[in-house]
Amino acid sequence: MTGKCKIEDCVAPISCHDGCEDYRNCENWIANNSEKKEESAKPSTVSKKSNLSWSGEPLKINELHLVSNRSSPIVIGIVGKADAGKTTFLAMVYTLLLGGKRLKDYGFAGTKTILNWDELHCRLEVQKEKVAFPDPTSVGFNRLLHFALRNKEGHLQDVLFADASGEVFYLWSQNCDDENAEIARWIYSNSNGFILFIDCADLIERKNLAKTEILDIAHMLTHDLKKRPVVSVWSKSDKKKEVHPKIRKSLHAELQGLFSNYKEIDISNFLIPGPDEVVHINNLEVIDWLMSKIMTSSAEDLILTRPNINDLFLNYKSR
Ligand SMILES: Nc1nc2c(ncn2[C@@H]2O[C@H](COP(=O)(O)OP(=O)(O)O)[C@@H](O)[C@H]2O)c(=O)[nH]1
Ligand SMILES: [Mg+2]
Repeated sequence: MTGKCKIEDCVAPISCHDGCEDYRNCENWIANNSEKKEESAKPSTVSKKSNLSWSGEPLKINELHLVSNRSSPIVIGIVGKADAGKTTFLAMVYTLLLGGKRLKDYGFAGTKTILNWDELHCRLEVQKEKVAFPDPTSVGFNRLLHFALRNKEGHLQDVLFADASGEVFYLWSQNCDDENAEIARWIYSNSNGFILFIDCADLIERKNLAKTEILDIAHMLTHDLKKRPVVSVWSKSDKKKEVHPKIRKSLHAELQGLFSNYKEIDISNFLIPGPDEVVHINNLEVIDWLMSKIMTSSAEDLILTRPNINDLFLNYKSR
């Protein structure tokens, strides 16, 4: 048997440094076959360390510099009660883009949260018959998912989707200072636009109770909204016809009365008979509409009024 001793000065197999009669029984002796085993075991124990500054997982608030160091990202707040279909909506948007569908004014130009997008996409695929997503954990959870988008002029725009646990929005809608609603407050103050979820299944089951809870959240949204756009999505709209017509109409009218920069869109993850709009078109239309509103309002904000067009100093442009 060939091999070697771990101790450098040992002359085994001639004689054992530690005085063992049979050098093969010495704990320092490494036979060739076991050495090979050790070597082949090595790669699995050495973890591959990435040189990237980002991991592909959802960004945390204290990691926003990873995106904001190259542009001012747009934040889209996903607002609604638990189980309303918020996370599934994000999974569907990514799945549609992956499948070749396109946003109206933007091309997909990358993401720093690829692992999480892929995880959402895989779950949606695996569970085609029954879309089931566990609500992500605690009220302290804030998932920031990233898309880099490129407009037709070639400019890059980073977008972050803030997807928190639905529980925090309920707490926030009941008391905006609730100590467990910190994430909802962050999303509210930092978002450039909002997607408000109207859960058709909940409206069918809990009727006016569900409606009141949606309106509570909507009222809270109006509090310091300014010109920020809100799109209400009737999620699980494969069931919208089963929502009592009175509830449907009154909720629509009340929401319409609350917001000015506003639109309603039906979305679903299940194909319904007839022209397929709710899945393949409407889910992306939500992003299209919000992006167009957000980008126009920020362009408006940037228009400067020159007090004096003849003022040489104010009108000076360096060459
Ligand atoms: N009927 C129907 N149910 C849906 C649809 N999308 C999601 N669901 C159901 O709604 C549940 C909650 O979805 P999820 O995205 O986790 O809600 P979240 O808590 O708001 O993030 C899932 O378990 C699905 O069973 C849909 O398009 N139609
Ligand atoms: Mg969720």
